[in-house]
Amino acid sequence: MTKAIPLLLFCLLGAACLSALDKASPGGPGSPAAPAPLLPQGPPNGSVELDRNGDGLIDYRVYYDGRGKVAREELDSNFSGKMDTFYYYKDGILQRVELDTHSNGKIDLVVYILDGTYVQRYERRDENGKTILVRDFGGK
Ligand SMILES: [Ca+2]
Repeated sequence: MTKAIPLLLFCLLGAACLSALDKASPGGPGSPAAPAPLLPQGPPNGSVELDRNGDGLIDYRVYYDGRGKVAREELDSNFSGKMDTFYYYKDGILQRVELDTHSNGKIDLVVYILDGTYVQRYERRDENGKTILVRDFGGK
C-alpha cells in the first residue's frame, strides 16, 4: 500500500495539471513533473473562474495576491461539481497541495512541495482528519 501512494499521487497531480504542463515546462527536460498554475498572473487581490468542460459548473478557480501572483487554486479534477484539489502558493511558488481523493468533501492527502517542484512530504488523513500516514523525503 505504501508503494502505491506515490503512483496515486503522481496520477492525481499529473491528471490535474496535464493542460498546464502542456503550456509550461518548468525546469525543462528531465525535471520532475511540476504542477503549474493554469493562470499564473491575474488581477491583484482578484480571482478568475473557469468552466473547463462547458457543463455550466465552475471547475477551476484561482485567487491572486496583491501583486497579481497566484495565491491559491481550486480544481474540480473529475468534474463532479465539487472542488477536490487545492493548491497553495507563496510568492507565486507552489507550497502545498491538498486533495480530496474520495470526493467526499474532506481533505485526505496533503502534499508539501519543496522549491515549487519536489514532493518533500505527504500526509494521509482518515475521514476524521486524523493523520494516519506521514512520508517525509527530507530537504530544507
Ligand atoms: Ca465545468
